[in-house]
Amino acid sequence: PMIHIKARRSPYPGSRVHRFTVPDSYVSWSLAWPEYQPVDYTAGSVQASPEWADPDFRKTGQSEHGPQFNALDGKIDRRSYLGCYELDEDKLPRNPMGRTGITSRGLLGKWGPNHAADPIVTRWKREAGEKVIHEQSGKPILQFVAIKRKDCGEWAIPGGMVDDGELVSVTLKREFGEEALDSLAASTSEKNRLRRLFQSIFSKENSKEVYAGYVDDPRNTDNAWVETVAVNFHDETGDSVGQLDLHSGDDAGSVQWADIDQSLQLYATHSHFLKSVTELRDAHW
Ligand code: RP5
Ligand code: MG
Ligand code: MG
Repeated sequence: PMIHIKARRSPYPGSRVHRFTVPDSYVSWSLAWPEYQPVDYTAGSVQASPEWADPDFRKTGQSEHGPQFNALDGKIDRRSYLGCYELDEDKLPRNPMGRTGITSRGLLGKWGPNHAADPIVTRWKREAGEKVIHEQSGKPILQFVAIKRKDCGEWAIPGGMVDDGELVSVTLKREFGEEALDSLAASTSEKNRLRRLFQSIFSKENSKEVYAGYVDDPRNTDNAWVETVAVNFHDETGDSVGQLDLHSGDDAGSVQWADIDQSLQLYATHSHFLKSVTELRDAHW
């Protein structure tokens, strides 16, 4: 795993908060650093205690009944793909990838891992029905459904957070529907059409997990971070995905098919997931 970079950038998303500067060589917790004075920050949206957020354990303290870190805590999965994470002196989770310059949760709802899912829906780029081969690499070019995030304006995979108790397989479809097809605004008949179409697009035969782990997300803090499962759903003929009516919705401002190659500048570590997809499908990168 690489050293986190976006998780140390300032200002913190949606704020004017500047992180305590953490040089590369000081990221690891294994190096003692008495001068480290991270800024404490919890966004107003999280302080307002929406249902997707934990209580502010820094203020309320933690009763005997929870939270259960490094465990399945009722409906909330507080386990990390990176193994057992440590708790700090306040008994709060410590970011396993190291210092970020900010304590508490920032914009993230959960202390510790915040589980997300990223659906990478792909097809071959075609012209007059034929796969387009890249001149340099000699390999066919893949396209994926990309969304432009409203929060930062960056292009990204249409992913989202796993709801408490939700199966990742359900999150993948739900977020793709909400962000790339505006399914929240769809009519009942359109929803039924989508449900049938999703059965072929998101079928077992078409799907392959390409990543499960830490995301270098700009919202990460010393006590809260994003982890994701990225799954590629590939439509070899393009016939099923060709029936999708792309319309951005929810936290996406635009949506489009985008050619995949190494020049893509995407949110967080999303281009890293796409690279794995090109290797899996033997496509141009
Ligand atoms: C990224 O944030 C994940 O990879 C996923 O794409 C996304 C989840 O957060 P929201 O889209 O719900 O803000 O780290
Ligand atoms: Mg969403
Ligand atoms: Mg999202």
